[in-house]
Amino acid sequence: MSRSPNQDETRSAAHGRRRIFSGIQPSGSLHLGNYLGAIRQWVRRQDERSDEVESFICVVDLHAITLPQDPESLRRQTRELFALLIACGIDPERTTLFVQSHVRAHTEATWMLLCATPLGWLERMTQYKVKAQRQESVGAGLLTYPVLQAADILLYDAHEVPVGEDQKQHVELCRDVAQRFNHLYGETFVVPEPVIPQVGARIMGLDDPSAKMSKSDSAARGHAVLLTDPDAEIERAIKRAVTDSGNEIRFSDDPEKAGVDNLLSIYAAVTGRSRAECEADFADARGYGDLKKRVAEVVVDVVGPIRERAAELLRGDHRELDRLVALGAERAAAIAEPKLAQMRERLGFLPAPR
Ligand code: ATP
Ligand code: LTN
Repeated sequence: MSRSPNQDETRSAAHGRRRIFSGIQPSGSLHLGNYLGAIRQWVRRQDERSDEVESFICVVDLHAITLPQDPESLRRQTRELFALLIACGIDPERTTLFVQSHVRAHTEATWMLLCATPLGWLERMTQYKVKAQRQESVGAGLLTYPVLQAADILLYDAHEVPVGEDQKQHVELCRDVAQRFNHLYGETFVVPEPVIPQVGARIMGLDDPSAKMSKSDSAARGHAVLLTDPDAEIERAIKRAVTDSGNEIRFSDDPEKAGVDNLLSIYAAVTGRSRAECEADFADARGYGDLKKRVAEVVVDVVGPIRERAAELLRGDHRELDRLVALGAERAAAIAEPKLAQMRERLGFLPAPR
């Protein structure tokens, strides 16, 4: 009978390097939460020694269509997201950066994994419950979404999945699906670990600090700082951020002070300073106006260069961008296809005629 592969075996499946996989939806404009909670970690991992880690970053357009998308906007957003990821520091020569629907193995593997996934596991997912509640009619894809995510990860034998806090449950489901498949059909997949950042894992909305900053809500004015926002817009959104009627600038679990806590968390994540150092920085501040001004300054400093680099890539006929999209698809397929063939073999399918 099968058993879980040990660390040495899983490393050798990835040619001795630790594989990192993560994904992001082209469902709207990228915001500061995406950058601080996820993308920045991906860039840091990529910049480690290339003989130790190998990174895959996927623009998950198949996930985006679990909610209605306008086709033209989806196309534009997919290109824009690809450019923004590069502008944030993802290097497509070192990281396999690709568009999910370009690698057909993802959809095929999803079906195979779905058949090994108990329905109850999916019905328990918090994100499904929240998103389903907001819709009048719910497509079946919204429920099966985490299995597509599991296919993404498992096709690449990924060891680590760096994500924001909200995705932890999906990565845990992926682990369960991998273990179940390994148990039913023999050892096939590496069982991955979620990796959640210490700081910045959950940036809240500026207009409502009780709800996470989200792409789907980012059209609402004052909700998010977008990575494409001009400096003046960033300053305005932060200036208008919801706070409380007090004047104490400190980290706090008190729901009343969630707005100030969120601004301090953004400051801490952007500057890399400890919580104590951040509080000390504002010891002499005269109220929340000073806090907001300083937070806006540090945010403008990181977002400005990203916005400009992305605009450059998107200028003209984006021939360079298209070349990089094709490069990513080719490299990703070279890893995913053999894994899919292994799944087919494990399941007992006849080899496909050539
Ligand atoms: P949507 O609203 O369409 O679900 P989203 O803003 O939640 O979009 P995703 O594409 O789901 O963004 O997430 C991309 C990555 O960004 C994930 O790793 C996710 O955990 C992280 N992330 C998303 N929102 C935040 C946030 N507010 N704070 C920290 N990390 C976040
Ligand atoms: N569901 C994730 C995006 C996502 C992902 C993945 C993240 C799709 N596939 C694989 C990590 C690994 C989200 O909405 N953030």
